[in-house]
Amino acid sequence: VDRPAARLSLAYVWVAYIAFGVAALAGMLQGMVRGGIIELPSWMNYYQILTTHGVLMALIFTTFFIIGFLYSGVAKTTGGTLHGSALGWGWSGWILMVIGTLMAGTMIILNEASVLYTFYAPLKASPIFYIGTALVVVGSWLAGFGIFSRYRKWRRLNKGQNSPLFLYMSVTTYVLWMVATIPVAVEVVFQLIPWSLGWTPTINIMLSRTLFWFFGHPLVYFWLLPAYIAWYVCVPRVIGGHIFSDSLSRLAFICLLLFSIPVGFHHQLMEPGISEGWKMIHVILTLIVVIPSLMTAFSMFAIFETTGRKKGGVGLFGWFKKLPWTDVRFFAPFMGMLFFIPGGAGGIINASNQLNAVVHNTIWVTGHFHITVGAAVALTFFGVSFWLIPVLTGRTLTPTANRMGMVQTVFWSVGMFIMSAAMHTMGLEGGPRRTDFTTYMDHPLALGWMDYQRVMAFGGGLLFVAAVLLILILLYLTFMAPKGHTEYPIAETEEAQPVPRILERWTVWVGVLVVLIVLAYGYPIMEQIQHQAPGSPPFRTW
Ligand code: HAS
Repeated sequence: VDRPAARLSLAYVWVAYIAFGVAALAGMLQGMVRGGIIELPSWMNYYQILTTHGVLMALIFTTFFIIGFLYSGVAKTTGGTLHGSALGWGWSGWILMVIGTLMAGTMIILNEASVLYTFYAPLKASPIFYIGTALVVVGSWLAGFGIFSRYRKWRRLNKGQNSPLFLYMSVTTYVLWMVATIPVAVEVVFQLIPWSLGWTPTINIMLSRTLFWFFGHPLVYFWLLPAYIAWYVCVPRVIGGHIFSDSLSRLAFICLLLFSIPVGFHHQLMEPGISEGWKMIHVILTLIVVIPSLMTAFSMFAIFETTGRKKGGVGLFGWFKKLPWTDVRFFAPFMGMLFFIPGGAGGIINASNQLNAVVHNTIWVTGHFHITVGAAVALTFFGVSFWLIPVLTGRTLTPTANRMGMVQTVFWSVGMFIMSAAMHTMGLEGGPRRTDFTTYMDHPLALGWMDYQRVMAFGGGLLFVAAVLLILILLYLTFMAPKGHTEYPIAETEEAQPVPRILERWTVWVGVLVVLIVLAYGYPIMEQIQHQAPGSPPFRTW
């Protein structure tokens, strides 16, 4: 990757890690508060640090890291460089996103936006918070135009060829992001901003929540897909293997694109304003979107087994021992994959209507998303950072940094395991999510949750240690590690494989996606506008 592209990627990655550091501190504090171990000073409250943690970790860390990672890989697989307009889009996006982050972050710190990362109405934030988040979204669109323009240019110059797998997957990820962010932009611009400015007195709550989850579920796949890119394209190279199947990998991404958006009602199964039939349709589509993840699990096992056998592994499990267990570039994402097995199973439980009645709004859900985004995705991003930062800074991952990375991975995994196991169990016993420390007037049920909360705080403490260690390692890799060449791991298929041309016909896939979205959302949204409470602007009905 040449210097201009590397500088741009590094700028995104480092903003991500600054946000990550602040979010990790807030996370540790909130665990301690909820466990009744510490009390916050009077000028700070639980919901303020919960919002800091959620917004910075789930929205800012992820989005900045993803864009930095995708830009680097797109540059690498298209000749090591980005042309002028891609760089221009990339930097404009970065500037807008940083401004937006500062605006939203300042409002959260001032306790003017303690509305949590889902910013559900009727919780109301300062308009500056909403404008800030809107700028982050618009900035991310500009960055996306950079990726699309690089892709278009590559196709123009390489007519009739399949695009490199990394580039293809980056484009799919960004198509998903562009489509998914439209509803939340509508919610923020037409509902939340006018309402928080006092231009409209009330707000259509059902509609705002529907628009949020129309975005909120594909958001989780926007986090997951870059981790899958690392699993499909980078991890095989790290372990000395090959991509299992180019077309299967592309098909998995197309399925994730099609089925990840029209499923948002599975977050609203317990809400009264949506009829059962529509919820049922979203549940069916949710169970379909599980399939490409099962395809991914299958591909990973195939890659590990074939590589291990080529390295001399014999017998049923001999190949397993041949994997590079002491290489953090493999070990960290592998731990992420392990977490994703119970994470995926938990997702299927959440998606089942009756079971959702048991777990919805309990801390089980918090456990679910800590082992999916907080472990499967985060550990993969850490594993990527251990080689990506040296690639971008022209330095090397030394054996000591590698060992420290292994220790960091163990701390993060153990901390996450302890914390999320306690969350899942406490959730099944009815413990609610998103609550400050309380014993509910010493109710015996709530007193029974206390031990779990202390265990959660302990796990959170380990996670904080891991976060500090990570930042120290990444600082070392950015500024101090010895200069030298580090490989950008991009795997190939073992032999040339035909890839059906249809997989690259975007008009077909975007067309199917639009049809699915209209089928799943068209009528329910119309109903929510028609039957809204009287006087709910901006779609007033008389
Ligand atoms: Fe989820 C709530 C359903 C996946 C994140 N989810 C959330 C929330 C977040 C989140 C943040 O249906 C909370 C939102 C909020 O604040 O309210 N989720 C699912 C389903 C899946 C799923 C069906 N979620 C994710 C991913 C996330 C994420 C991925 C982040 C990255 N989720 C739900 C539902 C709710 C929900 C309901 C609402 C709950 C409520 O009531 O509020 C599926 O996509 C999961 C499919 C995954 C699999 C696993 C495949 C396994 C793989 C690893 C293979 C391992 C290997 C290792 C190869 C089927 C690919 C080798 C091992 C050896 C031993 C060798």
